[in-house]
Amino acid sequence: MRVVYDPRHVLHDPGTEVQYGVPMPMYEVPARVESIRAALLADSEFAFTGPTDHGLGPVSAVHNEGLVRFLAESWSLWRRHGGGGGAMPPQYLPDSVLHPAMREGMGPAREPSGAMGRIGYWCWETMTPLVAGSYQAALTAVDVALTAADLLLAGDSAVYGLARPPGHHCPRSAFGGYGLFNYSAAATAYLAERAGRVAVLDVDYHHGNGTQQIFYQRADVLYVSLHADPDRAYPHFIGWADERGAGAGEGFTLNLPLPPGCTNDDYLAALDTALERVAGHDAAVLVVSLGLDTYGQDPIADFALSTDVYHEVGRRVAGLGLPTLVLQEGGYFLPKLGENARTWLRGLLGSALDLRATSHSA
Ligand code: SP5
Ligand code: ZN
Repeated sequence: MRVVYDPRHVLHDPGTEVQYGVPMPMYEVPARVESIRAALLADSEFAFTGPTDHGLGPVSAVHNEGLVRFLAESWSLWRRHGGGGGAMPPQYLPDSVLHPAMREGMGPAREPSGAMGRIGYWCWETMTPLVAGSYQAALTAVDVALTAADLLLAGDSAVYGLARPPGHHCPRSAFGGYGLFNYSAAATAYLAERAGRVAVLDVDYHHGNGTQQIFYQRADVLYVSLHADPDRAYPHFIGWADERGAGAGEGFTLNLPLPPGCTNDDYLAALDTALERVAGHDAAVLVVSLGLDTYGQDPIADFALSTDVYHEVGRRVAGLGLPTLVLQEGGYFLPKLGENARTWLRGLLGSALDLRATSHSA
């Protein structure tokens, strides 16, 4: 399996995030991707390759031009503001994000020109600081995802894009959830334009609110997510079971919220429901948003999955028989992150080989 990777992900490394008012070491760190890389480099099943430059077109296809412009300018804006060395913190959120009641009956908020107002306008939460290299790292992550998509279009049956900062919490017109650009959505839109119908299977512990929003009204892109119930977990306001898509996209979003302590068996049962819906979509390709924060020891999650179940999850996903683009999203328990990713991808590969053997003998 080819793995697309680029070392420039390290350019985004804010170091500190603020959770519930308390500054703490960032969970989303460069060592995450490096630990996965190390595990895959030690396994001859995986062959690394670098990304090619795809420009801003595929980013603008899924994101607001104003958001892209803000992120491109953010660091110089912060320096002019006098922010200097430290990370630029999203702190003041506009009413539309923080509380719609603030402008009830008054129309939407406008983008101000000051640094603190602008970052608040474009970020939907407060745990995603920006540093000097964040924009470059985010663009590189998009190129990793699109290059992996190119390999799929050229005939690979499964490709893995190893990138960060993760993007599935970013809707069309905002960033957040540790990420800047939604590279899973960018790759999905790119594949939908070139290959036809796409199914997105999001297995990150957190609901992929950004991806859901971007494709909510489309019938050609199915979004299916297994995640912690937003009733208790981040992103708190999206990911409910009764969100099913809108307009032409009605019926093309499927959310399967899961309880705390979710076991391997609970998870596999929900996965089968998800896969049944994906199988009914008649997709040309599958995009998997692979979060490994479902692991039992993850520091910011509450599921109880063990390493061996990831092999079975990968195997069942491969059972769909679809060309599959796997893109890395969350996962924060560093001692097992590499092994969990390798196990998942090995499951996907093992079953793909079985499938080929079956179709030859049939
Ligand atoms: C891609 C991804 O996994 N993004 C996750 C962003 C979550 N950020 C906020 C997490 C808050 C979790 N607080 C739980 C504390 C448990 N000690
Ligand atoms: Zn997550």
